[in-house]
Amino acid sequence: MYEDFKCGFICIAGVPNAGKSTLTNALVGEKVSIVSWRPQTTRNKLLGIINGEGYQMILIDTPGIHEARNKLGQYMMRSVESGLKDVDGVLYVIDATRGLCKEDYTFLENSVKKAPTVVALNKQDAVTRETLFACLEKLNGLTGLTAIVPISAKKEENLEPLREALLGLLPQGAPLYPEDEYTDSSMRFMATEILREKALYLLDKEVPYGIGVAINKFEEREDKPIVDIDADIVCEKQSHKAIVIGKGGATLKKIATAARKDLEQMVGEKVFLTLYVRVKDEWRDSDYLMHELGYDLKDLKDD
Ligand SMILES: Nc1nc2c(ncn2[C@@H]2O[C@H](COP(=O)(O)OP(=O)(O)OP(=O)(O)O)[C@@H](O)[C@H]2O)c(=O)[nH]1
Ligand SMILES: [Mg+2]
Repeated sequence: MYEDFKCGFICIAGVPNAGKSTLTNALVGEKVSIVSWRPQTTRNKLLGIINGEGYQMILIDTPGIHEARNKLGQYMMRSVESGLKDVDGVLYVIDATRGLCKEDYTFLENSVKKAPTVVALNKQDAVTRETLFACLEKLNGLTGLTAIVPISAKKEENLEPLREALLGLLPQGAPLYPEDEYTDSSMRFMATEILREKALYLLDKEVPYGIGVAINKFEEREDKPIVDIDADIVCEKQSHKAIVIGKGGATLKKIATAARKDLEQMVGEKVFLTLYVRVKDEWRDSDYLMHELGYDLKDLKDD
């Protein structure tokens, strides 16, 4: 029945802020992954599923490749490794506004030895033609790449040739996920990510990097189409707690209002959101506290 059907995994990798999550969302056509202008927005590997005519392409969005400075960073880099394992192809994203960096060369040199590798030269909308061509020239000088496609993930430019190039990497096979699914993330997980995204936008300086979110309650009322969500916004220092709350609670209220809108869209019902702010000292270096916030190295061990 699925003789002519194609199905496979493509891992999306790149340095922080390259536009991997924006591209994942654009290709899937749904918001699978949160996006922000801050580096290290994505912390887990996430699936985005494209159900096309005669194929199912499973994209794995991953955290930006960087040198880990704490246990959370180690978890993130382990997520990248795990995402790259046994895939049918790699989609490596480069930020044209930044140009090719050392990490890009190192990654690509190794990647082509392991899996077919396609490069998306992203943010073409934000550079001059000269800059774009200079990047393309450098990429053309590299050996072993399957395709190089200049794109704008944000403006959804040139995504069709990219999709075609990736489609060429998929093996024949039956779909692995139901055709109406676009991610395997749970609503609970998506809720933590939505809250974290709003915190990334509304908080300043180093505060957002130490934010974690734990959902304590996620329940639909029996008598009304209302979902009650109670969540902890966790920060690393007492001084950060005051910043998260803001003057007279103003910042926390802004986070809640922005998040509630997205949460209601996600669940398709009214949401009652209750937020608490808690301090967990240095949680990004504690296995126990990281586990509480959903970042557990053990979850990645057998991948
Ligand atoms: N101008 C422009 N900006 C883009 C484009 N794609 C992404 N961006 C912006 O780049 C920033 C980073 O985007 P993300 O998608 O979060 O990048 P990422 O690679 O997933 O980042 P990490 O998860 O931190 O590794 C955001 O501000 C995006 O709006 C693009 O095609 N053009
Ligand atoms: Mg990301």
